[in-house]
Amino acid sequence: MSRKKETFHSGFAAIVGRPNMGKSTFLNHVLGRKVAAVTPKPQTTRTRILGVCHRPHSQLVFVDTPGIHQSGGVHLNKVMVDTAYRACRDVEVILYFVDAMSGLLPEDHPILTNLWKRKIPVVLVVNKADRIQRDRLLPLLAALPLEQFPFVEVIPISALTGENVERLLKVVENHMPEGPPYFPEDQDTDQSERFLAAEMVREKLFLYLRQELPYSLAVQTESFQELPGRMEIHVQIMVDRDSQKGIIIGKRGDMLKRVGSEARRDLEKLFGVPVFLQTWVKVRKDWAADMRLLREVGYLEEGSDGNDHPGG
Ligand SMILES: Nc1nc2c(ncn2[C@@H]2O[C@H](COP(=O)(O)OP(=O)(O)OP(=O)(O)O)[C@@H](O)[C@H]2O)c(=O)[nH]1
Ligand SMILES: [Mg+2]
Repeated sequence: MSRKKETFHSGFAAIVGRPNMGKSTFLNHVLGRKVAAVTPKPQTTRTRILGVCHRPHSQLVFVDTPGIHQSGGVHLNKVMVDTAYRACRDVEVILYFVDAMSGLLPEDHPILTNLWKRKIPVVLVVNKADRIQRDRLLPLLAALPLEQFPFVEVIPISALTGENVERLLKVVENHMPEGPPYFPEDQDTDQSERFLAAEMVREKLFLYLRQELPYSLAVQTESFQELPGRMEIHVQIMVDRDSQKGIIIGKRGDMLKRVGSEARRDLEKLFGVPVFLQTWVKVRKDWAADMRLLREVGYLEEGSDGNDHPGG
């Protein structure tokens, strides 16, 4: 599709897929800065994150979402999956992310069946293409069930190296209707600085804590002050049980110190000023089942009770 140079196009593209496919890595790459937490652990993203890509003749608004997974058990999981499906409403195109190592798996089928009900074009993004040799990609692409799921495009990329990302951006751009930009030039996300502060702390906790612990905690910014030449941020880490509190603090406070200083470094890069970051841990039993708290922390969206029918 070719367009006259003078027209401007804008719209929304949802970034969807199972956990750990590199969705947030892609968002960060497109923005050129880290607004979404990224870790090798699944279910890192808990909320919908907007990222705005300003281009000369278009504005592409990407919507990063939590990975869609079997949400049995913890209520928060259900809320996350619900958030992902809700984000696919009112978008021009859906980017469905898979990992080039595994391709499309049986677990993807029910998700895609759901997405197909919406009659929105779906692009299959085969991410992490840097991890496999090009000739190993071909059988994967040849085996795609295109009759069942006729993707409008299939594009291998690497969100890590940026390989082929420009091609994907062009495809997204071609799905955007003519219209004015949604966001001003100087805005690239809808995430508040308070939320980003909590997310950077949560990212480090996800990186360094083992087993189930990352999934048992929530992080909330208690206070956020912009002072002359610096920022002072107080962040609270919530856990379910007393025993977890000790692990997060670590021997002689080592774990919390490491988490705090690495999160601070990220925040200084993000905000461009020195940051004073204080973290503490509080036990709040069953926080993940407390709807009011989920809303307060920002994991439950306005207008959602976390119980939307998948695909609704
Ligand atoms: N080699 C390689 N690794 C990647 C690429 N993209 C992402 N990763 C890694 O894959 C892991 C998961 O990345 P995320 O961006 O957090 O994945 P996600 O899909 O957002 O995961 P959830 O938020 O849990 O749904 C991280 O360790 C990334 O560094 C890529 O293109 N190549
Ligand atoms: Mg993510």
